[in-house]
Amino acid sequence: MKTYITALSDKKYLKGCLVLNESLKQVNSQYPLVVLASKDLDSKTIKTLKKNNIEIVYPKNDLILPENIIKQNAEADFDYWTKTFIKLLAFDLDEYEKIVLVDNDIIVLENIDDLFEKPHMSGVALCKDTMGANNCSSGFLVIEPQKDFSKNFSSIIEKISNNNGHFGDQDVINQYYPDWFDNKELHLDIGYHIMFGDVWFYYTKFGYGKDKKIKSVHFPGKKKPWMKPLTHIEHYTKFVIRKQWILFKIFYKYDKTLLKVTLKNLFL
Ligand SMILES: [Mn+2]
Repeated sequence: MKTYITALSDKKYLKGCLVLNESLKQVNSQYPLVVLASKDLDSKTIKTLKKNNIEIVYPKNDLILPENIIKQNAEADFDYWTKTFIKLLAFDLDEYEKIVLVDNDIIVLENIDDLFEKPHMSGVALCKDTMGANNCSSGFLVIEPQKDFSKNFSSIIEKISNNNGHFGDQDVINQYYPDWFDNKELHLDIGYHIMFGDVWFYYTKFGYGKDKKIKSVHFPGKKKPWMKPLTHIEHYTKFVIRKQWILFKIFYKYDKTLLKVTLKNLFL
């Protein structure tokens, strides 16, 4: 069995899951979206997922986060990163032969089912072109799960907790796979997954959104597009003034999908 997996550990991100799910349907994905839910998620959130026919799985292992990570993330105003460590537990879901792990703050714009043909740890080199970084994005990853795999991450989590700064699951994954960046056959074309803030760069420099497809867009950061939809008029105004129609189009697509799932859930 193969499936898309997204993690949910905070009810504030439920709408993101619903938009992601709807967007996968809109591109006729042959594989469902399954939510990896934290065990403490409230029953109302779980009920909403079920009403939307979204299957739920729970982590098979516990992830023990050192106090230091929780504290340092909170101090740096990155407390929301602490909640995303649950993504590491997707590596344990061995009832699936292959999963595509996607963040719940992503909208899928083109069919990406071909990812299930790609090898374990296929992903996108995040911010490579914009910032010269050499990290694998943990927000969009092809994984072949194995029983208790996440136990491999424990010592790395322990190790990074001794450093200063803020940490996320992505740091753990990149330390576990230090050769990932040099392993070019694991690099997916950036068009599979572009950060919203980088879309304009890839549009103007490389033609993504023109002759090359933008297949999914990720909205990182603390404020997500579903959190304050009424303020979006400011974004649209900015895009119009700057004539950034590609950004207008993607943001509008997000809002339209958000409105659709919001209305649908009023009547469910
Ligand atoms: Mn994200």
